[in-house]
Amino acid sequence: MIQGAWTQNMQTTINSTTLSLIKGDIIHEETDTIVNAANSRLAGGGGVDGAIHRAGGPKIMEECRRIGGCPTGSAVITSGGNLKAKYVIHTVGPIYQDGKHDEAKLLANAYKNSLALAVKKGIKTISFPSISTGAYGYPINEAAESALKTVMDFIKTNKGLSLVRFVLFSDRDFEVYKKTLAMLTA
Ligand code: AR6
Repeated sequence: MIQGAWTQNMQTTINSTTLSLIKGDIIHEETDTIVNAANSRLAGGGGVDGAIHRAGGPKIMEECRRIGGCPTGSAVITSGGNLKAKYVIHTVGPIYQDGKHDEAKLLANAYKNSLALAVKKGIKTISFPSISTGAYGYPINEAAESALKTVMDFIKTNKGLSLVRFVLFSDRDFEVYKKTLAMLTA
């Protein structure tokens, strides 16, 4: 099949870390860890959270229950259960209200704390979904800019990660992230 340019992946390298954007389903990722867009009770749910628990099996939920919860903007880690990824980092993005309730800071914290936890654990490769832009209603353009800026700032100043990948679930999200990365690297 001949694919149009709009389906193509995009990547850039900052210091020793590759930042890559692909379209896909995060449960298939073979990075050391994948990141889950969880809720603060770590109770499971729909969207990417539901997909990760379905594919990863009950071990991940058992570990989540033992951890007990995760405040918005923080991150915790479990094993990857039956997933190809060895770990799942569970982070909680903000529920978008009107942009005046610290949403931007909390979304940036969700990415920063996930990355910091990965580095602390010696993880080299990590895949993120687009946190907060599904059930939590964060506008995709603003969220993409915040997500990419936060990751770029982190890898400019932190060594240890070789790959940070965003796995975007829809054509539209993939296009928005690609346009935003092009703008930020221009
Ligand atoms: N792979 C990659 N991305 C996905 C997948 C997948 N398999 N499935 C959905 N997405 P959401 P949130 C995208 O709603 O907004 C849950 O119920 C989706 O298209 O999963 O942070 C939790 O338990 C969207 O772009 O997460 C929380 O209660 C992005 O993932 C709440 O939803 C995030 O959508 C969290 O809401």
